[in-house]
Amino acid sequence: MSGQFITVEGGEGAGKTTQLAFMREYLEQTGRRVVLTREPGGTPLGEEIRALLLGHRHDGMALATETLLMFAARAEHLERVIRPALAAGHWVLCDRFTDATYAYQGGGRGLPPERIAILEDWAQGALRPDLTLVFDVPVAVGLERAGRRSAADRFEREETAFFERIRAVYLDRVQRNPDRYRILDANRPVETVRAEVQILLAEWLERC
Ligand code: Z5A
Repeated sequence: MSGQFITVEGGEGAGKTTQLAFMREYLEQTGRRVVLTREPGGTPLGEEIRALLLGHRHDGMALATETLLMFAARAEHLERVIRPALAAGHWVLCDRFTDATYAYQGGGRGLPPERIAILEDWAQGALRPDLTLVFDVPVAVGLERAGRRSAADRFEREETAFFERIRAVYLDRVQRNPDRYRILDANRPVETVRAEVQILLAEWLERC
């Protein structure tokens, strides 16, 4: 049984973390060994980088710095967690990955996607997620949910237009590569979204 690399994406408050817990439980019930992880983060060094990226000590950090830190955390994550887990036949569930760089640093902040593609090829080689679930929710709904949960991090303080650009990049990427991406309407009750996630995972299991 070979491992699969599944990433979960979407805007703020889309419900990724909520649904990932269910995804792990479901896949484990089917006998898969699952590694649940996140970006930026997922390793001790990566979590330190995450604190730099999300905290407010370095507000106004240069876009190149922000992007390279995302990829520094990702390189460590790939080397220490993702590649070994896949090689051992585990299923890796990752809360955000390189699609988030295209969406946030690319769409949100205006970094040309060609630059991101260079870093993607360098850090990942040929490795890409096997499946990416994109949880889509109107920006206002997602921000309201995220705001209820915790104080705003460095990204959540951005204006609405920033999040609209992010959403547009995700929708564009889904449209360009329907084989790898599945989009879910996340503006529905948790249980409804969960039922659709289960159907998608069951379909994916049949293909593997
Ligand atoms: N980032 C980047 O810029 N570039 C990159 O390359 C990468 C990341 C990898 C990570 O922060 C930040 O890093 C992120 C992008 C940037 N931007 N920010 N901020 P994070 O991991 O802390 O943030 P997040 O990924 O956006 O997660 P989130 O805000 O926690 O959202 P979520 O995981 O999608 O949602 P949730 O925690 O499951 O749910 C949020 C709340 O809504 C919670 O109270 C739930 O109970 C509730 N919820 C969930 N689902 C529903 C439904 N269906 N209905 C009603 N309420 C719900």
